[in-house]
Amino acid sequence: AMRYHAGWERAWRSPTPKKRYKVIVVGAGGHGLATAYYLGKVHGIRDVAVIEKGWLGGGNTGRNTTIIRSNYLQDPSAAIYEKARALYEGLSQDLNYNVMFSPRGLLMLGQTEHEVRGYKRTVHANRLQGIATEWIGPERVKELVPIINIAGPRYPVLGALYQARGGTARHDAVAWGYARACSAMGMDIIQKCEVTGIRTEGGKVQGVSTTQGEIDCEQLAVVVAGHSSVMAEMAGFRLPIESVALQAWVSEPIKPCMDVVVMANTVHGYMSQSDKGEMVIGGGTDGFNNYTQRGSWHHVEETTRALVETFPIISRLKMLRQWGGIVDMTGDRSPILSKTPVEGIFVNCGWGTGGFKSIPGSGYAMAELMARGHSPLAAEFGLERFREGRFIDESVAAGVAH
Ligand code: FAD
Ligand code: PYC
Repeated sequence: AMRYHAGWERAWRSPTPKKRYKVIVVGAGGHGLATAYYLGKVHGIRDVAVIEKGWLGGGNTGRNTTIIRSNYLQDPSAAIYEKARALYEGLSQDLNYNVMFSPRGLLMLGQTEHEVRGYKRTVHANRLQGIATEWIGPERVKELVPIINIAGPRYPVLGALYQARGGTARHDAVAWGYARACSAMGMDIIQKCEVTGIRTEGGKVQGVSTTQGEIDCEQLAVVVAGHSSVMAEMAGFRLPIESVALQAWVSEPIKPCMDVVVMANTVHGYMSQSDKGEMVIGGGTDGFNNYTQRGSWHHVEETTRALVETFPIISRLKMLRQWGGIVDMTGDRSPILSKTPVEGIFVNCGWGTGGFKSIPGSGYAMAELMARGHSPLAAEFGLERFREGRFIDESVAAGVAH
């Protein structure tokens, strides 16, 4: 370390861009990198560049609170989130890179009769979908989370939707593991390269203009989360996406006191403890569209208040850091994995506040859609659903307040 890591082998190459690739993926977040990885691994398509305007994993992938679960209500969502969760189980072995997947158990608290009914309905749906979740009572919640105040000054804990194999993973490692594997397959990951324009001819994609020059391609995957509408505009179409800041913060490290993840969606807060001992905390999105990457102050106050009443022992903790990301929200809180009006351009976006958990499943489905023209996992998430009114409403399962 004193020699500034001199001589350490780089995990991925930093090449200058070629003139042409079969596939360009814009955005080296988890979804872009996973798309490239499964294109190479499953479909043998390796003439791929992943282009990133900043640093790899520096968007929402490196800013999220790493919750992984698949307790969604609708069948298409349950399928893609459970595919992702299942891939997470073996991801460290698959990538030969420790992504620190920790299926420590996840609870979504029921704190009103309305919420209890909703979560019980989800448990029934999950049972039919083959996803292992259960409804547990307040005594079991207290056993799993000894620091919780189940009496609650405003809302008592009436029980919880529990997914025993939900949990967390290390966000940077997910991006780094995929990046290293892509680079090893011969793909080019090009950082500090902003896409500033998309070239089309006769309704078909030709390539992109970037801060490192013009690059041609046959297929273009736009995987840029909060900047999806900006890039769609470059290609001449519109997306039903709103961009808004979502923030999180962490406390000073303390001794292990909570070994599950708890989401308390009625009071608007969630918390887990990181391996370093910090309490990782977050709340809802800002109530107005913006591109600020920080988040408004009133959420810090509202969420901290909510969590202090749920977990009184944290009342004297000092908070260390706060940050934000720009999330890409659709009206039905479900993602878009789709062809677009421009031949050869595909979009993968709309994961909003909940796309870390889905990275492996999304990359798998997106690669299949691009390589084969159709993916069963992505089929219901096309852009046409907004025109046809076939919404996949996941506003409750999204958990985070919008
Ligand atoms: P990103 O990681 O944002 O990657 C997109 C990349 O595109 C960025 O690196 C960006 O720089 C690049 N880009 C943009 N424009 C251009 C351009 N013109 N040219 C080149 N590159 C460009 N999800 C969960 O499942 N669990 C959670 O606990 C959770 N917590 C969250 C907490 C916070 C505070 C935030 C902000 C999000 C949270 N999420 C969570 C959501 C999750 O982080 C995102 O859904 C997911 O990371 C999106 O990944 P991505 O690869 O699509 O986007
Ligand atoms: O999707 O589970 C989630 C989540 C929790 C916090 C932010 N997103």
